[in-house]
Amino acid sequence: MTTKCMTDLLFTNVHLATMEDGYGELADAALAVKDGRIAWIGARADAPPAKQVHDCGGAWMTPGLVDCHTHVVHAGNRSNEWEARLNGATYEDIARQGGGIMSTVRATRQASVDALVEASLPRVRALLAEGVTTLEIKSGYGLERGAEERMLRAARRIGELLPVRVATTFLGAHALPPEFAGRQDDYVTEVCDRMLPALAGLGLVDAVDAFCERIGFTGAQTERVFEAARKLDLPLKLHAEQLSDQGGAELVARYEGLSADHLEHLSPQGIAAMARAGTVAVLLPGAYYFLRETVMPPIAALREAGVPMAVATDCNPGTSPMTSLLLAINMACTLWRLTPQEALLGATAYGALALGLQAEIGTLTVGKRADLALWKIARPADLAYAIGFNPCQAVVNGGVLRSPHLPG
Ligand code: DI6
Ligand code: FE
Repeated sequence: MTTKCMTDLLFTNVHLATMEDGYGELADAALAVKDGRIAWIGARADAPPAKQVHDCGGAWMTPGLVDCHTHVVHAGNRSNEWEARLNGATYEDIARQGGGIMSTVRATRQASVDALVEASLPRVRALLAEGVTTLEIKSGYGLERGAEERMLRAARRIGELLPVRVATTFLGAHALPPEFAGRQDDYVTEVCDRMLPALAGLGLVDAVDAFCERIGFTGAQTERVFEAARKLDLPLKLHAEQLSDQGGAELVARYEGLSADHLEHLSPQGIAAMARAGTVAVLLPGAYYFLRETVMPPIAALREAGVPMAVATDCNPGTSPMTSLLLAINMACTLWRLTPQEALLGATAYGALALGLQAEIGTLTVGKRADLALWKIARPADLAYAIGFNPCQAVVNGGVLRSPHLPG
């Protein structure tokens, strides 16, 4: 667009990585914002007038980062279990002492919305300090209507308290709560017939997810959850092929789901189905690293098939206690050989696609929401290269410029 109308805010003396076509690099550029949206992109010399001008001092600008898979809202702490394991305790020892996912469920069930928000805010702040402007947050540690509702309310509250767009995902079918022991189908009925319709009715659910795994739910049970979501017109995601091949990717692709996530044990049939359906592969290197997995997701085959790949933290207390999307990007490159460009696309354009938000965010495109990140780097690959270094200078949420270290 070549409007010369007055804009609200002009970023000038900036290098852009629009992420529209690869990096979409535009050196010595400018970007103008009007009414919270990107109004103009082009050469610095051609910039339109603006009420306010921000000289970026030669910084790089990318779309605000998108962390499209997290369990960041939860209570409790499991570092004790992790330490016990490193001191020789077995998984069974820990399970016998009530550890593992159920310890998070117990702590989360006891927590109020306020307590969940308070426990989660430091983790969210850490993510935002690295340029995250959109965050997906799953339920799934309540496993009963009330506690799932409190998790989703806490997620929404975080989006009100901090400058971040929050997308909520209902993950009632995450694990079997103890009161349904031996009655897994009955719990799925509870999820499909009562929990999901009630929570969707409250407007708390943007998408529906499940854990399709030997230690989670079967394909048939997952399909029941998908049918219930379809009735409510809610988009689908799936924890698929994390520990074994359950055909989950094919299933979620058959339902034209937004994404299949994890995918270490993804089959060629799963890849083909995802490619056909346009289902995004959400890669979670933090969980692979923390679990010391050895089977890698089939990156080369996904690339070959043209399946869009997103990268996310999977921030959760059991398998990925990680609050750095930049580290996830680095790990995707070092551990799995994504190119820095693929990894950065995975945390911007394809992260947005995995949430169904590609029309709104994920690239620097005229008309999209002005959710932006400014970086003191020499080139975009620096965002994947550095380990544990944060070059984020500022973020912009809906056109409002902020220091990333003082969100809100
Ligand atoms: N896959 C995982 O890695 C986590 N959930 C899931 O579906 C584990 C969650 C936990 O251990 O707390
Ligand atoms: Fe997960």
